Amino acid sequence: MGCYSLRPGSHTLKTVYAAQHRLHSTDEVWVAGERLESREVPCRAEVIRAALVAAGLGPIVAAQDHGLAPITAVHTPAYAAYLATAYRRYAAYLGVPQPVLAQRCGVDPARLLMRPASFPELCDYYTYDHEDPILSGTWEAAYWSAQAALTAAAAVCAGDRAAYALCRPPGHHATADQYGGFCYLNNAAAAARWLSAAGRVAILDIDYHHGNGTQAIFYADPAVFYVSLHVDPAQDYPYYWGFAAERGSGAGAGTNLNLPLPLGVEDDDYLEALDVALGAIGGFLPRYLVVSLGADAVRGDPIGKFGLTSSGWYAAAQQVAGLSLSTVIVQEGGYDLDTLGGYVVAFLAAFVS
Ligand code: Q9C
Ligand code: ZN
Repeated sequence: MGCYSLRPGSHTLKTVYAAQHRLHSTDEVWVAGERLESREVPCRAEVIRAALVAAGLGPIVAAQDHGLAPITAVHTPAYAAYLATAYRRYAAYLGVPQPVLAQRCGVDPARLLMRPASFPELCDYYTYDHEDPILSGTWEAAYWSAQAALTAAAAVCAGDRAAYALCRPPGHHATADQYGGFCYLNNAAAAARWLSAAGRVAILDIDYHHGNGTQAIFYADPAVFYVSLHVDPAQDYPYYWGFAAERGSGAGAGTNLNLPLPLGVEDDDYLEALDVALGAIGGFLPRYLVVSLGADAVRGDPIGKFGLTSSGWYAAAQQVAGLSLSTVIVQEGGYDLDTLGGYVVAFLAAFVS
């Protein structure tokens, strides 16, 4: 946990970082002689880290290993085992190593009685998406990204007012048994379930995209309230989840709240929706807050298409910090390498004062 022990009200904020993220080396992926382009690149985490160092918001500490159990508390053990071994198994099948990529999407393990016995069919079973590669280091990077979130959760559990997990790869699109949307393990979900052993947890997801994986994991869980502001899924990714009518099920009925917003939404409407979200969270009386932080919600992002200005973003940070809850902030998306670091620092600064 590093050598710092922060107390509530102390004027710094801990960042948890894991250098293993670089092993998910999406900046150099070649499949059959073609370069596979991704915006979810190692440089993302490095520009955030550099901005945090420059801003001096607080110490940057290494992720600590909390083991596999908090990961399989939100993912099936078979899914985790697949992610850990798919690259090697696929190489053995092909006779030569190559990134694992889905050939088709739309396969849902929950709707099938049987799992395919072998490759290449297995390539499609544990993903609903088509453009996320499993590389030689993807498992190690994803594992340590989840450990970063758990380490930040442990800091908040131990009394820090807030802590930031610089997670990469991101997590909120990963379901219990499928990856997608650049996400393999659901870092925020692992942190939230781990914290929920100590009290009720609210998750506020302000990535531009709906966190369909997080929603699915907690859909029937009454101990964790998932609230999301995101682009209307009728207009953009992930298309099939994130509608307002999705309110939770079973014992978790009422503990899911989606606030979809139109493409191009501007500050006033965004902040009004955020106010609704925060009001609902307050009503849930959580002991902890987990924020899924996506800077792709700010105007100018190359993937996100909102009109939120930088001052709208700072105002949003103030509103969230104003809840005064013990808060774990988990990095999700944000793809403009020139502004990403500054927006993350600006958001976190609201929690340091
Ligand atoms: N080829 C997160 O922000 N589709 N994921 C992008 C560009 C997937 C975004 C289309 C977007 C996933 C964590
Ligand atoms: Zn996103």
